[in-house]
Amino acid sequence: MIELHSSPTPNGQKVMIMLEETGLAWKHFDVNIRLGEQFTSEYLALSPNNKIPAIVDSDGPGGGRYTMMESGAILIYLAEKTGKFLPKDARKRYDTLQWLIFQMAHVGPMFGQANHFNNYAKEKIQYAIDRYNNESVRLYRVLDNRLRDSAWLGSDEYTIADMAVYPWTKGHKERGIDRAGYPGFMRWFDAIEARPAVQRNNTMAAEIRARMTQAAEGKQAIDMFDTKDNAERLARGTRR
Ligand SMILES: N[C@@H](CCC(=O)N[C@@H](CS)C(=O)NCC(=O)O)C(=O)O
Repeated sequence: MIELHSSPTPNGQKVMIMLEETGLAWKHFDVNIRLGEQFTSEYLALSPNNKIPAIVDSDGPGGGRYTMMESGAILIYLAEKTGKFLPKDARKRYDTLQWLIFQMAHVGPMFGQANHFNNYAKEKIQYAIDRYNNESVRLYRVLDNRLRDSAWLGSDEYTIADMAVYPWTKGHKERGIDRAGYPGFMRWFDAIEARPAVQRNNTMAAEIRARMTQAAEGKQAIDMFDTKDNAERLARGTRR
């Protein structure tokens, strides 16, 4: 049984998709990052970087509980545990890992910063807005170029690389990414959305979001973007 301690952000959803695709037994444990639940000492014991997602596998390597943070590492772990969605063929395997790491190193951080400077930064800084918007559009071009030549990101098989990128690209319309300019990307996006496991993820993500909003009613939200406050919360949660 896999415990997923998380929130249905793109990083949380990629693991939910993998759990649904593999058919592993799993359960979602809500970690409301708007309320600062990622800074409790219990959660920090699972995820020392105070980020979601984290998993606990009751049947980890060698038997017994095994805890993990970092969504890309979690996807590789679940792929190796089940023998699914990470090809055995060496070339396909390394191609898949390249595109998985491309998501972790570029798509996630750059789209995340674009979202921050467009929507959350207290001060509107045009330089930062342009920098991350332009970089996000450039990354869609990289994806489209790859997907004009390859059925899926890693290879001719659907893999953990596709699961990692998909949830980040749901906002493609707002970025002006359309069928005419990005046909490879759009073909791929539609193929992923046709998968029953992905549809289950999308339904569950909406349900979990609604449940978390309800649970947060009347409670004080933290300022998630106050990095000084975040550092102090981390220090309090891990004080020895
Ligand atoms: N590289 C990490 C990134 C995780 C991450 O940034 N999680 C965000 C939500 S998507 C989070 O937990 N934020 C809470 C915080 O910063 O305190 C991963 O892929 O697991």
